[in-house]
Amino acid sequence: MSKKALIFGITGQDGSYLAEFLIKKKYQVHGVKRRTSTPNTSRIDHIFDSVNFKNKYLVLHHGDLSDVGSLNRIINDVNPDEIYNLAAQSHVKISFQIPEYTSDVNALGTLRLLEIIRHYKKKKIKFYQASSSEMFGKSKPPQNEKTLFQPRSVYAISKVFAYHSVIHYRDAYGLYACNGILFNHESPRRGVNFVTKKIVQGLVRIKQGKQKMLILGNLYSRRDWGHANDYVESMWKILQQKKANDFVIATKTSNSVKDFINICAKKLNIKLIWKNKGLKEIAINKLTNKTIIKVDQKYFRETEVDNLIGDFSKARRLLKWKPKFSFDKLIDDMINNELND
Ligand code: NAP
Ligand code: F7E
Repeated sequence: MSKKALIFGITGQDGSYLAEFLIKKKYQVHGVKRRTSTPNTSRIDHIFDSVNFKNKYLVLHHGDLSDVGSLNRIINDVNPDEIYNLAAQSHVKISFQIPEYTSDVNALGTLRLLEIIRHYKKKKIKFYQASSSEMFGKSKPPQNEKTLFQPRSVYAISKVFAYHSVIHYRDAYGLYACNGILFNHESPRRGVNFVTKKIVQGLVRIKQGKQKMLILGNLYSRRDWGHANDYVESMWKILQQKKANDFVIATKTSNSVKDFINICAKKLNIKLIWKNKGLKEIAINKLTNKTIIKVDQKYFRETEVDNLIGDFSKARRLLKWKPKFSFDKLIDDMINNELND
């Protein structure tokens, strides 16, 4: 009998890669999608298409982390061996605008799942929680599993709540529940309002004459950027350990948003000349003499996380995990995909 995995957030970036990964491992994969007014399955449609909608390895269910009845029904119907909770309002800046909703889904949504698993009688379900490097917030890099959480947004606060709930349910009720504390990971499937995808898409379109300007926020924050395809493997590895445990997953390198822009521009043969400082900072395309990058206050956050570098030595030692994609290869993958779109 193949194992059954249930993925909350299967329509997202990570959910789609994880579904592919688990299907290759011969899991029967079940995924939860939200009701939306237009289809939200573009990242997983190819999994169905490949077998004419008759994929016996992938089943979708309608549900929502804010609706406990749907969670109860789906878990009881599926009777999974492993649950991966990747569902979230995952945009940090948007959490400043919808803090209550963000907390309901990310914090209480996780608690709802843990409560169901705690009372579940049919089997001991393993639980993976998508925790985040945003939880470290103001703490200086490199950050590891022992670093203090100093969250800088309601998104991060909601993830800290979920993180501690996982540990509490493990300690209090013996659940096999784990946190993967993942640093930023990107891919061609990254949502268009995250900075890497916005930059790659914007610069490719500018190069193709389809867009005039790219408008961004803080160019000087630094992130540890890896590839989502590498990171979903770590999620599975985390749930295969003898004892439930928590792991930092990262690359241990950090680059600024401006570094990311400069590397992309170079790869696309766009020569940039940077001018001015602060909100007046711009980049001019040397070839056309036109301003193609500007900054705007509206993309800045009220409080920022300045610098993240993940020390993933625990994952390297116990999970035998390390990233395969370098920063450079990640950008190549994103640019090539955008050019072929
Ligand atoms: P994503 O692309 O934004 O995907 C989020 C998923 O959650 C989507 O499938 C979304 O559905 C679903 N979702 C949102 N609200 C929901 C609700 N109320 N009920 C059920 N499902 C809901 O995010 P991602 O980049 O794949 O990240 C996956 C998880 O890892 C998230 O929890 C994120 O916070 C966390 N994380 C991400 C990173 C990163 O760098 N990518 C790093 C650390 C942690 P729709 O498709 O319908 O919107
Ligand atoms: O911002 C700066 C912005 O939105 C990265 C999520 O997956 O990773 C992600 O959160 C940096 C920030 O990702 C723009 O201020 C500048 O410093 O791509 P982002 P994030 O906030 O780091 C963590 C680990 C998660 O858990 C989250 O779910 O880029 N930045 N200009 C901009 N950011 C955006 N989005 N848009 C801009 O125009």
